[in-house]
Amino acid sequence: MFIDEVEVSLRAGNGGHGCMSFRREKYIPRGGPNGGDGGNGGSVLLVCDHNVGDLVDYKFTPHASAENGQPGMGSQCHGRNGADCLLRVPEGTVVHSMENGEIVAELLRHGDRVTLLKGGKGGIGNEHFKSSIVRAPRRTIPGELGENGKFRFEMKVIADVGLVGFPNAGKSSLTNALTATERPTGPYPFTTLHPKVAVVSGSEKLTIADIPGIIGGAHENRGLGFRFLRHVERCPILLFIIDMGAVDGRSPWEDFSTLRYELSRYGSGLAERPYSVCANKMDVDGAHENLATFREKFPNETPLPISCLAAIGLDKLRTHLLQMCKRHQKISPEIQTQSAEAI
Ligand SMILES: Nc1nc2c(ncn2[C@@H]2O[C@H](COP(=O)(O)OP(=O)(O)OP(=O)(O)O)[C@@H](O)[C@H]2O)c(=O)[nH]1
Ligand SMILES: [Mg+2]
Repeated sequence: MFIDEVEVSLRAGNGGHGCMSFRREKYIPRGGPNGGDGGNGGSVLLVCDHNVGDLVDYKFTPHASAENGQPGMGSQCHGRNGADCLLRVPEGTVVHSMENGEIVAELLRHGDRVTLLKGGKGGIGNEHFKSSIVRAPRRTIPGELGENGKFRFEMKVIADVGLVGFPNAGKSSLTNALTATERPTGPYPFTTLHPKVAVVSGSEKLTIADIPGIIGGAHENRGLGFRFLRHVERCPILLFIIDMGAVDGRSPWEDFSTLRYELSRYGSGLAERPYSVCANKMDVDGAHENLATFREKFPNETPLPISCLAAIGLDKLRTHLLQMCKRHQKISPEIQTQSAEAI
């Protein structure tokens, strides 16, 4: 099961109350106040961890709370502080407040840490209120309440290149051909049901995101809908995979127009994002004729002919992607060096 969106209810710990107590000991009359302070409540912290793949943990345990601080005790004893509640989330998690829908935190890289809810401060015991006038204060300050709230965690994978295409276009086959992963592929639609980021072989940092296929009417929830497009929202470059062999009796130019339309319906700037077009299945009969027609219909596009099965044009595509990443400058300097070498 892959979960990329959950609603959670979180609570930080309350501060322990300050204690009211007086020293009572044999031969020590009127021993004076000795009530200790309460401990601080624990906070709720989010930690970004690359070992966490998705948000499934929070699907089944959507409530979490930090420990309360212990109350202060006599003999000037301070209550113990409550333990923090540490929630591990995958890279690319966005936290929305359910109250106003605002984004309250974004955890992008391994090790990012955010205090989401602060624990209440511990109260103050009566020993702090003694003075030359008030020898036996009966005043204490109670612990503060910890913050609480409801949040929506949304995960958006982080990659340099996002693959967009119809089901069966060969997105997963391309991911397998360019990277060391082994994504399931099959001659039927919607083989892929959840996104995956993989590192392109021979480049340490260039990553691509394989997502489920998009079909016409995805904005009306046809197929798997277009909610998976959120996983290419963070990709500076999109790569359209078009089945140029028209294996399922498809029309490559209509597919491309449909994909562009669905992206514009999705919004979030995806339609304006820099992109490249990849003509897959060039080993199939009729693919070259289709490519020629495609070029006629879209004279501004320069589709890169490839075949994942026959391993045609993959090196060229890899170099092209590195160059594009360099051009759009949104990646690490390491890629820029690699790209320079590739050119
Ligand atoms: N002939 C030929 N077949 C290909 C090529 N690339 C992929 N295929 C086949 O096309 C079918 C679909 O490939 P997938 O990689 O699963 O396609 P996908 O875009 O990931 O599909 P979904 O996950 O359903 O969205 C598989 O049977 C592949 O073997 C190619 O270059 N040539
Ligand atoms: Mg697939």
